[in-house]
Amino acid sequence: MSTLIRGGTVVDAEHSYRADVLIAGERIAAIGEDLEVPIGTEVIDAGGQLVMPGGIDPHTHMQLPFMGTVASDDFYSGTAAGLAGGTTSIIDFVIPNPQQPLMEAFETWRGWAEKAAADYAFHVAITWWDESVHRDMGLLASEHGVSSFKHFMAYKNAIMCDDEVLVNSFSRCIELGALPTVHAENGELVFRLQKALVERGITGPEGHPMSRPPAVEGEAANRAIRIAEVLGTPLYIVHNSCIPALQAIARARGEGQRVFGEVLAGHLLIDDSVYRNPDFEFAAGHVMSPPFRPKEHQEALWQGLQAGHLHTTATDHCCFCAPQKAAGKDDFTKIPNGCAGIEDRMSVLWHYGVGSGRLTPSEFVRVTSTNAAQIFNLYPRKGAVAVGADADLVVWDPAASRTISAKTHHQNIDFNVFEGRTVTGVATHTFSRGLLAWANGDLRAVRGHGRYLKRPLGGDYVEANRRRTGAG
Ligand code: DUC
Ligand code: ZN
Ligand code: ZN
Repeated sequence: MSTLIRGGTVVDAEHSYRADVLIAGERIAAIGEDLEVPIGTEVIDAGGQLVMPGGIDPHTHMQLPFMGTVASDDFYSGTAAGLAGGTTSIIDFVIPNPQQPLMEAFETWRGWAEKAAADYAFHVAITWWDESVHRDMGLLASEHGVSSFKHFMAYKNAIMCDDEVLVNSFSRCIELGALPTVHAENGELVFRLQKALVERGITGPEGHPMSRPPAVEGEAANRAIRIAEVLGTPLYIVHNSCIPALQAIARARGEGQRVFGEVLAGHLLIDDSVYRNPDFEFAAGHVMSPPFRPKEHQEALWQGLQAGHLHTTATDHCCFCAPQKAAGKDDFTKIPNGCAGIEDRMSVLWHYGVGSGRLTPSEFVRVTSTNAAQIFNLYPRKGAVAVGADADLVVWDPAASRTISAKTHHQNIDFNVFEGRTVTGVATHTFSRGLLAWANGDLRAVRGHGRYLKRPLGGDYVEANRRRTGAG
């Protein structure tokens, strides 16, 4: 089966140029002007449109068991919604319970993900430590294609890592040539602030951001960076939401340390006034961690993206519907943390990033796809429009508009944090390894079409870091 995307402008991480793109089977077979149409080829007219690498969302939580419930988008519905918005790969998280063997958790997540409609990889979270964890990190890395490990510095009495676990696991990552990643919030401080707020009678969603102020995130980001510096490992910090975290990254990078930063589409746009809305469902619908921040932080995050201190955009896609959020009606600490976004990230980044002149189209490709592929060792199979690469492509109409709404989105959630925003820049066609999964509003995602992506260890920046620090 072959498809010719004809007459579009290819945009990759470097530049834009007019070319046809021929897909044969699951791969890109040819790129060039006026390509011949082999017999039996389906032709998609991309006149006036852009042809870009499909988005990679490096941070999702499909069907995550969390805070007493389970995230409502599963690997099928969540990846299908991603395809509708131009995202063709995700990196999700295996999160073992403390004391649970890593391999057991990994197999569980692999089973859940078999229904995915788009390709997926896994980071594995380190939530406890003993010899078996040390051993299984090696097994996951060498046999199962896991080349990044996640550390939650928050969620005390659940999945939080203390400094001892961080140091052990970062050291093991260095031995393996794997990349450590962190959720940077000081869980001890969050725990204490939550308790104090509830004791003062502040039990509504407005307490959520009060219990997780920017300094709590800045402290953890800085601590993780300094631990990484002492041990000599590169580091990736997920969902940076505020100026103190950004400053910690900028300072470390300015000193030559290799630190990568991720920002969520939501944190670029939404401010903390949402938590003061008297409608519980609305306020609780925005409860995620780290929380949305006062306005000045959004401008700083855009600047961080432009300056190159932040490298990837993600969503932390983790859906909970209103009845699930209601678990925290009388106590904000019990509201399941999580918001959706996989379907809207690309449009939001295009509209507010490219549309405002903050990003060029190639910079858009870098921060929505190519950088994630390069940092997490999926490149050039993913993140590139190149002969031989997987045909994960989005045909993008930069002039079309749509209004985002929970009433029309494909995500399995009754709420949308971008509700009512009209965005310009729309995916008209999305290909997942050659399969046309989204065509002009028609979602043709196929359950189980997605494949697990094994990722190699090491890579250029891991090697460069070894030479720079002498570690490993
Ligand atoms: N933050 C969330 O909001 N949800 C899932 C996990 C996380 O760190
Ligand atoms: Zn997190
Ligand atoms: Zn997350």
